[in-house]
Amino acid sequence: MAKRPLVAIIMGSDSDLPVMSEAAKVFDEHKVPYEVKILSAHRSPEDTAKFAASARAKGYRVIIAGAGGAAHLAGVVASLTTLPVIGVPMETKELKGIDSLFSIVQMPSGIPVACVTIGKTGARNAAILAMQILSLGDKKLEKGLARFKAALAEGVRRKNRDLKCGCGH
Ligand code: RP5
Repeated sequence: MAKRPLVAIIMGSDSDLPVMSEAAKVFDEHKVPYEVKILSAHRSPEDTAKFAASARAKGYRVIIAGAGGAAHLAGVVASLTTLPVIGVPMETKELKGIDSLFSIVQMPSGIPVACVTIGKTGARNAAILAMQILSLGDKKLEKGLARFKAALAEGVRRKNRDLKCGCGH
């Protein structure tokens, strides 16, 4: 039987999918069950509110919300749930994603949204942060994250060993 999704990856439009699928890839690598939905704070506000209000009871433990421009999705969802919400700002043509970043990060007191980097790096980091939250109650995931961090460090050591600095060493 398929496992219940622990994370909801939501986004304002299908145009966000190429970025948000980076989060899905991380969950696939670590075998974390997730679900993907398109919900818009502005274009389908009632559906968004219904999703947010029922998300905890449905069994989700973390919500990742990607949006661009006047990116209110993460904030609106955070206002309607007690689950942790991580916002991913999309890069935009006009303002390069600064609009999305400020819209997500500048939340009023009492309604936090954890905001990550603009674009694909942000989507990946959102997934890693979500897994770190989930790992508080999941030893297997905790070990997987420790291995992931060890691999990052090993990658840097390898680059350092392979470094040809041209300085005679
Ligand atoms: C936001 O508007 C979406 O999150 C997307 O980043 C942006 C543009 O949406 P489309 O016009 O491409 O549907 O709501």
